[in-house]
Amino acid sequence: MKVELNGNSLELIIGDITKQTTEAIVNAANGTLMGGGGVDGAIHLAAGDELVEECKRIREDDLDGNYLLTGRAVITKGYRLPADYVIHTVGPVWEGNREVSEEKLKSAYKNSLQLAMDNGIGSISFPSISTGVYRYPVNLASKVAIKAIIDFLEENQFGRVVLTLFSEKDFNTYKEALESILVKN
Ligand code: AR6
Repeated sequence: MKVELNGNSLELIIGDITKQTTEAIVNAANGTLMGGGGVDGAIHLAAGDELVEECKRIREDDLDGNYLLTGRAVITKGYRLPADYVIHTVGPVWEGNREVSEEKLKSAYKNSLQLAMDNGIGSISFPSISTGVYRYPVNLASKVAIKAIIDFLEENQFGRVVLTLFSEKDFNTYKEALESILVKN
């Protein structure tokens, strides 16, 4: 499914984000930036060890040894990935507080897009941030994700955004969310 918005495009696909050929892919990381399971593990495995080395340097030099805060984003090279860059962001852990989680999830998408644009990137693939290990219900997360992306694209000339869903079920949930938001607009 593909829609045009303000000269930009938003696509929903089913696929593996490590195979995407957009200039950047987004990693649903954790604050340590040292890798993990899920999509984070898959991205680090496909990119190779140089990725974690660059993440370590970012932790030490740019973050003064601290964790990357929830909702923030940093950028690295893509190393062995087809994508040139990886944007690492941290989504919220779902703890049942809808408003707090929503704000943080929205920030994760928005800050990733802004960081991409600041680096001259015009195409990016996102996974479904927070809906795996972090347990954010997909029916809620999909609406927040799509709204955040659409808001950004309506205000900016960015290019191409791809939401790479890992199952048909997730794809259908995101598709419904996109269709209902388009109807409301
Ligand atoms: N391509 C696209 N989507 C994928 C892939 C892939 N190769 N692999 C998994 N997914 P998760 P989170 C989907 O758990 O909830 C990690 O340990 C997956 O099916 O990866 O934000 C980090 O280090 C799900 O729909 O991320 C953090 O500690 C979605 O990606 C924590 O998990 C997100 O699931 C982050 O948890």
